[in-house]
Amino acid sequence: MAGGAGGPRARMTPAAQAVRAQTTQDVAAAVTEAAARATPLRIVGRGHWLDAGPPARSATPLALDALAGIVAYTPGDLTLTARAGTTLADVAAVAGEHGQWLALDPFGTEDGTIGATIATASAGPLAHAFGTPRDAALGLEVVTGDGAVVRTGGRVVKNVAGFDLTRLFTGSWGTLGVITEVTVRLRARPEHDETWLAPLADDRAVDAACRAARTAALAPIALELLDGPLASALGLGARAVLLVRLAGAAAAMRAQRDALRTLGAAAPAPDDIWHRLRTVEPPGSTVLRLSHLPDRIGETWRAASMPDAWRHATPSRGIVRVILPPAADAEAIARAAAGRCTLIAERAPAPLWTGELAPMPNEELAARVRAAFDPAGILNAGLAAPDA
Ligand SMILES: Cc1cc2nc3c(=O)[nH]c(=O)nc-3n(C[C@H](O)[C@H](O)[C@@H](O)COP(=O)(O)OP(=O)(O)OC[C@H]3O[C@@H](n4cnc5c(N)ncnc54)[C@H](O)[C@@H]3O)c2cc1C
Repeated sequence: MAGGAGGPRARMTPAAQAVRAQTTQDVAAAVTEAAARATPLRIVGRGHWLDAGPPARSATPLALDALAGIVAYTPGDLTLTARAGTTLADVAAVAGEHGQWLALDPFGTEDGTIGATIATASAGPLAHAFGTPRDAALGLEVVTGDGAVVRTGGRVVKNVAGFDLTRLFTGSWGTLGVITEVTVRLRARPEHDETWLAPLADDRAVDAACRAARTAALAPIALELLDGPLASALGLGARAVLLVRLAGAAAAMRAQRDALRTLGAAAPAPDDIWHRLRTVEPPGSTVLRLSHLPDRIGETWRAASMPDAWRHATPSRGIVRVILPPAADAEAIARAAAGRCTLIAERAPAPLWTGELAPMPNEELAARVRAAFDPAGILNAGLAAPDA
């Protein structure tokens, strides 16, 4: 099962040359040298998502796609350890052989890496029931900005001693360290897994529909709201819909299908609907994420309304994602959201970062944490603090 390690050492030379790491030691050597020369490194998994976040400063690529392979898998413990460059598809294939899965469905292709998924804390609709990468990551191996190899957490669920650095590194976008190995919690795959769609009359029906879904005797593993234009782009008709993903054993499914009727007429959704939603964003789109308390979801939903935009929401997390075509006026939505909800840009044109997007309130503390882990400021420079 093991793979990836033991290959020839990566070539390390003038700092301007890209490095393709095969081992953790390659990563440590590349980072140590870059720190000594004060030349920034741009960490690259499979490179699908490098245009997300503020524009990173020009830097030498440190590629991790060859640092791949499963290191350990104990089906009885539901834990798996993989090198950072392993794709989500490879993890799914290995876990699937034992009727298990990693319940993370970030947007994008299946060949994104597990390292980038943890580094960006990217989560999709399954986060409704299973949480985000912070809940799935049990332990990490990380190379910090001074070239030190650090192990956090463990390979078993009960190991929770000390500071929870695993949660700190998860979602730090490679600005505190290069993740080289990841241990995750798997889950048993449900016996049945089916998705239903319940159409909504219009945007005004959102509050009532979300309330009904919350109070019904339902325990969906995903509950996602799509607006009419997005539903139409996915081939689901032109009205807003609630997608309800039910899973479990046969008896539980029967009870849930009955409860589903309280949401009105529901019809089965196409089998590949979640794949369609994950991959719907056209290249060059601007993607913004608005959030507020879950019981304010209707308000957030309406604040995100804009011509030509597609919207979808995870009501239980209070999150609305807005996908805008390349030439759209993203500033307008940023202004509309100001003061009404939190706005985070996932992908956005460069001027938006220095214009409408205010710095995060905890930026000073975040800068001190970055200075502690990456004193030379060489890891994904510019990504966390565009003005720095
Ligand atoms: C909210 C959200 C929405 C997303 N939507 C999409 C989408 O529509 N399409 C898509 O393809 N992906 C999307 N992603 C990214 C995606 O979910 C995963 O992060 C993964 O698929 C990207 O894989 P990659 O290997 O190509 O990453 P890359 O594009 O190579 O890297 C992504 C980021 O993670 C950093 N990084 C990568 N590996 C490591 C590591 N081992 N240690 C530290 N930092 C690292 C990189 O420096 C870069 O900043 C989204 C992420 C977020 C947060």
